[in-house]
Amino acid sequence: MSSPNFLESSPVSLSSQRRRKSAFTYRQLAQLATSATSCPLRVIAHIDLDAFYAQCEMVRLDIPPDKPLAVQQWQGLIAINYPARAFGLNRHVTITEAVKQCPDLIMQHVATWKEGDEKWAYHEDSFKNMATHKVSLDPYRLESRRILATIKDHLPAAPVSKVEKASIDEVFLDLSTHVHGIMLERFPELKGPPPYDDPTEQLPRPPTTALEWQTDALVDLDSTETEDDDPDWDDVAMVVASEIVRGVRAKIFEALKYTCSAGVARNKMLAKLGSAHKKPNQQTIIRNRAVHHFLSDFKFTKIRNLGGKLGDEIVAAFSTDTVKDLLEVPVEQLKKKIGDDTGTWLYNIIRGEDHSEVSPRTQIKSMLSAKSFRPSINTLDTAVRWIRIFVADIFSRLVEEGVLENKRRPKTLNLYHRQGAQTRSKSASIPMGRAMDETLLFDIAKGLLAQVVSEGRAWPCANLSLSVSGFEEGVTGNKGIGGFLLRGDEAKAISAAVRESSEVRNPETPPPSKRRRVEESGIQRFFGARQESSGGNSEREEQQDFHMKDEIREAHSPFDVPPSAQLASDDTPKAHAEMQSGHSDDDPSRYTCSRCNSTLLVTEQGEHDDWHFAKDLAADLAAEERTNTAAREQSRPSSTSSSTQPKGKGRGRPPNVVKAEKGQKKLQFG
Ligand code: TTP
Ligand code: CA
Ligand code: CA
Repeated sequence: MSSPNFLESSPVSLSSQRRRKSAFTYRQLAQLATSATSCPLRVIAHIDLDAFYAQCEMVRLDIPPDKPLAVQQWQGLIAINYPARAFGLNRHVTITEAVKQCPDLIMQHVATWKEGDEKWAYHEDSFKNMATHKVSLDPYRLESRRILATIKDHLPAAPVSKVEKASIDEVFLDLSTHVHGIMLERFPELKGPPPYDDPTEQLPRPPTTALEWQTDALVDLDSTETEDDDPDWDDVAMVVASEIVRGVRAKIFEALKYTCSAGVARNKMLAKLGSAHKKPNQQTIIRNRAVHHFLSDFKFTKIRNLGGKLGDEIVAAFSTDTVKDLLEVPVEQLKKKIGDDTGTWLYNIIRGEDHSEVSPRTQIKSMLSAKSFRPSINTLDTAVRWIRIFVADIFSRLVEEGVLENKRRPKTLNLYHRQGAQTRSKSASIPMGRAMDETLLFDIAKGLLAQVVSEGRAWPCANLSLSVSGFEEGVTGNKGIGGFLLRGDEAKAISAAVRESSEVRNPETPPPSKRRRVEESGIQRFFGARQESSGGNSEREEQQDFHMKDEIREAHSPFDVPPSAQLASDDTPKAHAEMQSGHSDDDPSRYTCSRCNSTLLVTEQGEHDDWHFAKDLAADLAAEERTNTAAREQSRPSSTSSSTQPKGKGRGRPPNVVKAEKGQKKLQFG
């Protein structure tokens, strides 16, 4: 009837006659102790917070639990508490409809970063100010962390319990090892050794006393699987797990006042379906004998990993969206239509087979802070203010990741900029040899923005995003934090090199870390080659020479003309200024730039200043790279020579960004 694998070892496949022995073996019990993913006695829980953001707001504002509340984001509702759901509200209703259906509805807008602010806050009028505010999920992340800490506190430490954070409001727990320990205490007959020392021997049966399921929702059995069947050890394991989960939920409520729902089953996929089965504040147990019946009522598109495109493709291929129908399809046919691997996976998953691991080491690979502008933004001033917010946003998340203790830190900072249909992305390495702080990230991010701006066509800008990626474990032996740099670290610290990609991409999706860079700046190519090369000095010097020239050429290019000046003249700014000199004094609509002597329309001044600012930053970055290159060259040949520290190190910012700060002051960004 169904998957042979599992049923071989499951009591479900055996007759309902009384058996003297368990369907499970000593070996399988031993597998439970190690949380083996193939163990048929495995117990996994999924815990999901009820109406999470709504609960966060209720707790924060101390609102009585029976009051209807929804969390608002701009003109939409993103979380609805259960009292409000009783009025028929869901995420898809408009605010007008919601108030009509539930006049007493409390609507709380999410916290926002206000343009130019240093910290997010709950602003009364944020929903009217989408253009100047950015949503902050920090309050919910913070609560999520507290909940996770409470759960971990309550359970034995890994590897006895494994906790995987699956999203902002859910976790998977692998309770197998923990449950095994409790079972052995309660049922000493399980301690063995097995008869004849044979681990394939079946266990004795559990006592026939009724299992105490307390208030759990037990998923029904179908007509062929009856409650008269005596429980076996898998049922016992589920009872023990459900006790643990009830304890965890009680603890979360006691400590933090949040309710959650949970599912307990033999794997992640079933546990997740279980937690959603009865809400709020309930837990559902899917015993192995109930799996078949439980699943056959489902649309398979509700199953983990089948909600998206894959699910749609399967619906199209087999003209059905129900598990029941799909159970009829032979595995060969599944494989033929959707491929061998997916076909096999699907065949097993709809039979409740899922051996995926609860993985506590799921680590953040990147962090993105983004904002779409409606209307678009038009000045560098505004863009820099947003960059500051992105940096603050990302930095607070980095602090959570332990960057201050140098546990894990990202290698790369990426900026995405959308203008019309074109997205440009720029990235820079984050120097490893010094403490990560907001100033460092802000300086690098401004440098990237400066590159975009200096290329022209930066405005109007419809989206800006900043991300960090390439997380690495903290460098051991790195004394660079406020102290000395080891030579290897210094090499890294040098490479705050800005590189670019001319790819056009969707700015919401940061590029995969291994993407091919279409074009790299000279310096980046230089460092890339340097780090890989074991070749002699001559090769390095040649490369350096080449790239230095490259930069000089760029800095003095005849095309290197401020955009506004270009409008007025095809000449260089200097020539242009000379030609125009004198005019500006008597023409009030014109002014002469003190930096480059260009004469421009007064209305162009802002853009022109921005252009200089951008150029300064870009030049500073290039200069910094040159200084670092030189420092690195000097300290290179002999490992005993004292290293040349680039100027400015240890003062909390990368060397040679002094000029950038001037520009910043001039435009009053600081
Ligand atoms: P969910 O767990 O999907 O929903 P929920 O916790 O609000 O309600 P339930 O009791 O049914 O679990 O999402 C968790 C939070 O994520 C939710 O409170 C708000 C946020 N969220 C969005 O912002 N947009 C969305 O489309 C979804 C699904 C969730
Ligand atoms: Ca939830
Ligand atoms: Ca959830």
